[in-house]
Amino acid sequence: MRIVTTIAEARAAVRALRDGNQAGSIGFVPTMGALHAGHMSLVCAARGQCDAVVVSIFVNPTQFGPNEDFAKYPRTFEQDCALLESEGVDLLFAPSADEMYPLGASTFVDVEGVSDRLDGLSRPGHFRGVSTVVAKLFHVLAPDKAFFGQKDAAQVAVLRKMVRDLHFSLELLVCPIKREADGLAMSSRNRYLSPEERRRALVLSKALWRVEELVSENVVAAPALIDAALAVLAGEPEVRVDYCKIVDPETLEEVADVRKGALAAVAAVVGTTRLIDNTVIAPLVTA
Ligand code: PAJ
Repeated sequence: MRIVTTIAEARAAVRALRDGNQAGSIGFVPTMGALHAGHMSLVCAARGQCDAVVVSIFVNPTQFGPNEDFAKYPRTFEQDCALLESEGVDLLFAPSADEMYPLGASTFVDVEGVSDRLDGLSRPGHFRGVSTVVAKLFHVLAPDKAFFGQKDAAQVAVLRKMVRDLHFSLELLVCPIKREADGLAMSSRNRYLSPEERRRALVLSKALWRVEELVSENVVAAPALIDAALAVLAGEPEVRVDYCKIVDPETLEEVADVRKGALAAVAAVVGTTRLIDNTVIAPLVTA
């Protein structure tokens, strides 16, 4: 695996990969590192669908709020490299903040509307940072396919719209949420949890399972589903719910019922760690 840190090297390395693969397809997986099996499932999908795989590791400062965990975000570069190497990744782009944001840079990508919903509402400016850095990475690496996790469903909605609005010439693919055996959605932030917090955090997936269960019993009204999820979340009073919503997966606007399909999404703070999880509700088949 080749590791590059500058934009010039990255562009040249991607060009070389394209030439080496007779203009084959390039798959791209953007990450902030601290890699786990969720990230690796995206790498595997890219490996399966593309001729060459490029991964980026960049803890993007512009997507963190002033009181968030940018400084303490886990950085495990050596381990990450070993994992990526073992999965046959061709190129790792690991730039510095100065490389991605040259002095005086003042151009941002703002996907209006959708960026202010779900996590965007609780974390003002977060999606502006995400869409800006992902646009830069797409621009530099020019992939044919880019792989994202359903785990960050609101991020997917924002980036899908950005790709459409800015005419990026790539396909955005979404991979399912990877979970621990007991249901906890994998996240780089899970390593912040104490054993007790780790146990409490299970209430997020349990609340979503309750929603799935009710939908399978033909409960379709969003308020009833949300109340049921909140009742499960209330079983862990130490877990502070940020949002628990049922929304349109594309616009992230709240829906009244789930008959046409919906996204049930939850965010909660466990100790000092903010966790998110979601489940996709398929459209109901009517006879
Ligand atoms: P990061 O949190 O490192 O996640 C990188 C990718 O891995 C995202 O697409 C995320 O949805 C996916 N992912 C994380 N946990 C997952 C899980 N349990 N199952 C499946 N996929 C999972 O998301 C970001 O970084 C950043 O916002 C980024 C897009 C890199 C821009 O800075």
